[in-house]
Amino acid sequence: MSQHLETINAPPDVKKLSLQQLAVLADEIRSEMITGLARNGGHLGPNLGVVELTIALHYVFNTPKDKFVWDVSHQVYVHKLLTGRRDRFGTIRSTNGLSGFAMRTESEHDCYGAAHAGTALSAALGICAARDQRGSDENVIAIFGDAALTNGISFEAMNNIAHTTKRFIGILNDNEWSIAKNVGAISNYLNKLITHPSYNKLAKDFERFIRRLPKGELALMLARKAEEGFKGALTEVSLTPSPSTVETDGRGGYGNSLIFEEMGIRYLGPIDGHDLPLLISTLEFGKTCDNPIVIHVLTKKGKGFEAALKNPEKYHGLGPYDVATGATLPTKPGTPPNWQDVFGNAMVTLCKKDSTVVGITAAMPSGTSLKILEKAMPNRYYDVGIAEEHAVLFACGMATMGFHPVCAIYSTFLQRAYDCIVHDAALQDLPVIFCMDRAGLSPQDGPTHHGLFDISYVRSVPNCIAMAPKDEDELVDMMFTATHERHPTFIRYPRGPAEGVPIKEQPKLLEIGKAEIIQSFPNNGGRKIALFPLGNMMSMGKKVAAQLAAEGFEVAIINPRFVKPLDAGITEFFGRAADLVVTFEDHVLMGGYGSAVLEFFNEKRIPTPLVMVGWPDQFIEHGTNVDDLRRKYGLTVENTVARIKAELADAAPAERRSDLAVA
Ligand SMILES: Cc1ncc(C[n+]2csc(CCOP(=O)(O)OP(=O)(O)O)c2C)c(N)n1
Repeated sequence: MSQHLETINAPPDVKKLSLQQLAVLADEIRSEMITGLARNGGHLGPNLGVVELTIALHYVFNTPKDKFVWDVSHQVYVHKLLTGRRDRFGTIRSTNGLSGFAMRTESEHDCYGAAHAGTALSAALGICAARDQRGSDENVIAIFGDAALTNGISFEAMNNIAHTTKRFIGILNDNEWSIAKNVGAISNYLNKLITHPSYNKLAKDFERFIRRLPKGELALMLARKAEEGFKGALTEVSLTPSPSTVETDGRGGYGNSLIFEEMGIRYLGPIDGHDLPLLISTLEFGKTCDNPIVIHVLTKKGKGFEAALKNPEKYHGLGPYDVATGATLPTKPGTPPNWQDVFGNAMVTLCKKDSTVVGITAAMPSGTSLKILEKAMPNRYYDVGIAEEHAVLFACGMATMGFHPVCAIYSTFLQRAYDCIVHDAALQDLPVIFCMDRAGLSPQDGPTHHGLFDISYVRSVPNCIAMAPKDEDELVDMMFTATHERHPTFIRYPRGPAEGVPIKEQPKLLEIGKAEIIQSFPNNGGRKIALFPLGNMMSMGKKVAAQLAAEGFEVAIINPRFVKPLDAGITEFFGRAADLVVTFEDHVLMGGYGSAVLEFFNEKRIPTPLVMVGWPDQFIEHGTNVDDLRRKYGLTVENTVARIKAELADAAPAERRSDLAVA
């Protein structure tokens, strides 16, 4: 029974509760999330970590007038529960349900949408600039994780904050984890701040502020803490004082907070992100600041759920689980291996045979399964943080030295690095290999995560070779082939289980730009349909073929393998021989594989009608699973067969068309 949560229909209801009641509310929210997410899964760990922080934010500020800008925004579940979306919480990440991220169209309390990391500081600063321009007085609060600071854009924003506005509040939600353990110098630096706090003048300002508060419930509690010294208001996570730092840093104790302060941003913290009174008073203080401020808050990912605390990486985002134990469902026996695991294992095999191959991830070792390489050959593995541009440039640098770096980056996150693909990898024609994971739908995440644009954005760039495997064995062949190439190569494959075919002992070198004929026309007098299902669309293509063949049509199936370069010979041959050509792609139609075939037909003056199966020119929402979304947008066997038959009814037979063309 959620005694307090049930009374919260909007943020003003949070303010009606006493501190004790808020603490109970925090417990209620945790159990609501732990039970509510068990059926569909979600970003459990990050949200369990920000319960008190989010309550405090809503206690102190007033959305929608005040603006909360969440980085990534996978941690907005508590915010959703407090902003009138509790009754739909069970629908999160499912078809027609709530999004798993902040979305401007979902609520007036979501002032900014996101799901890619590193956007919050810049967007919040833009909101501040607009506020200053129009002379209004909203508070703008950017909430960003420690891993967001591995991202370049966050630093670009920090460089700009003090020059742009006087009123900016940043909350650094530091749990020491990205999805995996956070990496790099920034992570070490933040760790230093946590373990060696120096109590500088800002802390004293804050102490004075607390003492001046009217003697309400909160003020009394905090004053008591202040009596014990400001240090006493911090929890044990931050209490390993090292006085030597203060003495020896040569900066009078400012050394630890240097990075923010040198950028003109006040720094306060670290404070315990689960201490509600302290959070509330610190945020109140932040509200009064007439300089940009960053408040460093320490939280525990997974707080309140033992399994999640023990394994923050797994519980960052997960599928259905058992509420009592946290155990996730075992994979059904007989399920093919995931594309990701095939990729990870192939990396180990390739690296063992070829000393020029290395693997690079931008903070996604488990998502991409590159952690398999990390475990087997740690010296051939690089995690560069949430820094896709840097990952690609880093790979380009290695490629100039004779290496074949493999960037394992989700299709959607690689969008970040487009200029690096064009200006660095392609223009210099470097043999960087891009393994574009999650090419296709990420159904529960939705439009921010679907990998539906990579063919368009790669196909238009000279020197690039782009491929899509029909099964996991071909994925390994493509990776092997790519390590023998002198050009940038791109391999796209989707999320989840592959096709279940055996993988050859020795991968095969594929001929660049050569398609594979799976099945030719049987030449039995029926009308001819040539199907070109790209990559993971092969299984759907085969089902369409079977239905058409059963109805007396002649069907050929071609596995294109390459989107660029196209197999000109095979595409032209089947293009001319068929009454109708059908392309299939798990990608937007605009600029995709079908477009490439259409351009080719135009160039060769092949008049055969073309049916293109793919995603329309719109952002595809989230859904419970791929099938739901494919059904909604007509990417089904039945719909495709119906479209083909309707199109064929209008199409002239191939022989008559070629007569017409010659005439
Ligand atoms: C550009 C980009 N790359 C990768 C990701 C995948 N990703 C989602 S959340 C996350 C880690 C975020 O860590 P942090 O910001 O510290 O928040 P926490 O989950 O620890 O609260 C990553 C790498 C992403 N969302 N965006």
